[in-house]
Amino acid sequence: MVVAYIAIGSNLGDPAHSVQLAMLAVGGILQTKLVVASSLYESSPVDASGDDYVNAVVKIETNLNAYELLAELQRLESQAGRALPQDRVHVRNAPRTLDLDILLYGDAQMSSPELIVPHPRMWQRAFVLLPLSQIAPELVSAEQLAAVSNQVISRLS
Ligand code: PH2
Ligand code: MG
Ligand code: MG
Repeated sequence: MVVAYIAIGSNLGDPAHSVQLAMLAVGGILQTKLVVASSLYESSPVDASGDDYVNAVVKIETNLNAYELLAELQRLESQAGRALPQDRVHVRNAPRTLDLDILLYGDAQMSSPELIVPHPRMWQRAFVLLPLSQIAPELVSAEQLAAVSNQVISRLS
């Protein structure tokens, strides 16, 4: 079993509902168990346009390898009405019904066109670091939190 952390985000439709459904759906992935879920957090889009995002982070344990896990996450994104990566019209950070990003996969470091782990921008984003530090305080230092403390974000639940 590998411990992994998944960031969940949505800013189309009913984002809070989509994020809550996605938490359950991630726990339902084959050979994967949901360990703990953060609260929901709301923030303005960062480097993007559209409505406010709702974000959360979940900790899972999985027997899938990182690429199998990525494929399952993309299947859930597509079930939530999002086009598959190969079919997307290329607007960077376009609004999305559901975004599921692998933040950390064990202590793996990997980089390919499909997947970079750890997530390359996670340490710059309050919408990732706040929920992550809520469920895994040992993974986020006070300095890392301070570095994103200028970003406005509110906890919903
Ligand atoms: N995701 C992005 C780009 N910008 N901003 C917020 N607040 N939350 C997100 O999840 C988010 C974003 C690209 O995935
Ligand atoms: Mg993302
Ligand atoms: Mg993504």
